Amino acid sequence: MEKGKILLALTGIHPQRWHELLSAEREVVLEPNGANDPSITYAVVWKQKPNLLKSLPNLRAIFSIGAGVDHVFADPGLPDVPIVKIVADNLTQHMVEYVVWRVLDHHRQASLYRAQQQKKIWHEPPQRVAGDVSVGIMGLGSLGRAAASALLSLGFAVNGWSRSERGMKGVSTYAGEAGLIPFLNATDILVVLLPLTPQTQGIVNYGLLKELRRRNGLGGAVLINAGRGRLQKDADILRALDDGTLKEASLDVFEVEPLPKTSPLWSHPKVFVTPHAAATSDPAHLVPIMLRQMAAFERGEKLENLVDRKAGY
Ligand code: NDP
Ligand code: OXD
Repeated sequence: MEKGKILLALTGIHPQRWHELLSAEREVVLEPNGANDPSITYAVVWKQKPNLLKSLPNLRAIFSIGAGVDHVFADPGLPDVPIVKIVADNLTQHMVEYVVWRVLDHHRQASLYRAQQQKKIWHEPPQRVAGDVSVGIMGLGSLGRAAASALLSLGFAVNGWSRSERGMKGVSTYAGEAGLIPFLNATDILVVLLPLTPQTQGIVNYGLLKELRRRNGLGGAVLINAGRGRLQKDADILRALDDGTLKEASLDVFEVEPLPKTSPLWSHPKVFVTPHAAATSDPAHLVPIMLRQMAAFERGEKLENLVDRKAGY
């Protein structure tokens, strides 16, 4: 197969560095150019414009610059070609750091110490060890499993929930609808690392949060969401925080992004906000992986990390 040309179609992300790095090996057309271009073989995308890709008559594969691909599926005219998602050590490492950071911050009662420091209070509250706390990871995929390993090595009890049965040494695993309530009932700190699909949209709601375990010495259940904002109901999280169903939350993602300035989540004393920054897509690390995949595909090899179109992730 000939060396294919790339359409780079990114919305809300500056394309310059991606363009530079991809251009080192291949011809790259930058959106808004490229519509209907028969010489384009690959599309590298983040939130591509609707119906743009279907105008490319010789498109062979779509590469998402993120691990999540809900932004690709949002296109009503998505052509029927393979979609490749990002699986990369660099991105995984960022996510593991975020999860460990947030779990430890809640576990070691950082908000209490910050409040004490402001008032110059010298007081040591009781502190559980990690083994007394169970962290439940919703989504035991490449990011969830890596986060689970790191938490295990810190001594936390770890639960995992996935769509299909996924064994993992040292982790209590649960699967599907039948496994959801038992998983939540055994979880003190819930970490959400699910993809956004029609099945998972809105799953982190008040009813789900009510099922979390609350007899844990943390003083209540904790939510950490670094998956996608539309997995959660922002209003339900606020209700759960205000009535004590949740003790605290760390949120990296929101129903609407950027989080509107009017959202009460910004100033809620029990919420820690980051701007969808848990695991950034660094072109220096991700472009070489994409270019390697394109070259292998042209040698007749299979594309890796393909999205299951039916499952939506
Ligand atoms: P994977 O595709 O590797 O794993 C997804 C996991 O979710 C799998 O374990 C899968 O189950 C499970 N899952 C999917 N649907 C369901 C369902 N209906 N019920 C139960 N479990 C389900 O994804 P990654 O680990 O690579 O990434 C996860 C998500 O993290 C991305 O989709 C993205 O939205 C988000 N993300 C956020 C970032 C940020 O900066 N905030 C950065 C990167 C990613 P099974 O194992 O059975 O297939
Ligand atoms: C991703 C993201 O999906 O950064 O990779 O959200």
